[in-house]
Amino acid sequence: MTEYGTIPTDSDTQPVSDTRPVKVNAWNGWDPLRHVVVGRADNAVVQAPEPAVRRDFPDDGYPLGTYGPMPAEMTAEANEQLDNFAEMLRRRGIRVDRPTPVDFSQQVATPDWTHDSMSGCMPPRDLLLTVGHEVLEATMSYRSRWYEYLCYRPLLQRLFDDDPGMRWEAAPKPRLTDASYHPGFWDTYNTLSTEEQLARVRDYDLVLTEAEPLFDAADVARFGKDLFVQLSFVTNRSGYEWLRRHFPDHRVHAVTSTNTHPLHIDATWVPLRPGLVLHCGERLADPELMEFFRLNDWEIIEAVQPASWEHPPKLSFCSPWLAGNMLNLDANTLCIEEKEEPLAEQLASYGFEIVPVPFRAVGPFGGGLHCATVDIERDGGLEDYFPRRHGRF
Ligand code: ABU
Repeated sequence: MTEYGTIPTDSDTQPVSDTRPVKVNAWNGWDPLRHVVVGRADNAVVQAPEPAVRRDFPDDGYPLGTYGPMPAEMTAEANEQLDNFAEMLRRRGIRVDRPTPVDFSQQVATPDWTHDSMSGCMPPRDLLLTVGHEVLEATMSYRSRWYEYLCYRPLLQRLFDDDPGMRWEAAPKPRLTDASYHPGFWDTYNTLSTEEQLARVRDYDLVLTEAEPLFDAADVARFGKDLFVQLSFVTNRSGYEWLRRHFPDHRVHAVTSTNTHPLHIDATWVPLRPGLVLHCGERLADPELMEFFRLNDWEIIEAVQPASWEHPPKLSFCSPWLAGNMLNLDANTLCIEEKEEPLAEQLASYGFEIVPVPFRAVGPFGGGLHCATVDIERDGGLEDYFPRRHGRF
């Protein structure tokens, strides 16, 4: 375990033999991967209750309203899988960096509020968005995650020092006062039928108000010149609008899907390589988006049902569609959770080399192989994969 607030050691941050200069460069999710961040499960907690999110694990020791550390044995197992994954990537010649955990059980405050815990630093994808030479710190929308950027500051400082071309940006830190949340949202939403919930998703009438821009980086899917931003429990229209204005050289699109619990686009609408995108089962994209892809000669694959469908892990707030939360090592090679054999077979039939990775223990810490990583460098440059327009796209 890394000591709180210390700079990671060399063995945490670099393959011993890697002397290549550091270069921030990633325009999509499939070009050959050279440098990546892998999260850590250290000190993670079930966060204290807050308006943005509801955690209720009555069978696993944390019923509604309670909070505290994730069980030590779960943390150790998740860290073992994360460390093994990082080592496997290093053996393939990929430079791996790790965040610097802090004490996530501490109380945090701004002049507007006090909150009884932080969260963790396992899903770096939620917080950091690499677009080209820029790494952008997202606003986040949970009070428990307001200070999570601190875990990445040692790493971001080093990237900034080592790569003279790196752009280091941070979206406006949000106030996250009560005005940012619809009061009583969860009590109402959880009593609605699936159809009613889907109507709320379609109309973007979820927990966040439009009081200020809010987004998680994991709600952005990068397809070269086109960025797709999912409106979700953690990303509002204003967050999308901020991203649209922030990336004037891109076409930035707001999207929704038939997902009653939208939380990050990378278990819904998953780019695999130019011309091929995966959508996760019942989480259909809006018809106009599907048509836009087809018109540009992209094939849309419907993912098979995840192997984990019947067995949600203890203390997990993620859905079984984490199966589709994969990491491309390049346009032909996909890291997939090792138990997701049906999906691996499906994608192998499209010509992918599959790298099975044991990762089930990481899910309760906030995600799968894509959530657990942030690409810092991939070969390649900015390309336009969608020369034809359609409707609002
Ligand atoms: N952070 C990814 C969670 C995605 C999902 O459960 O659908």
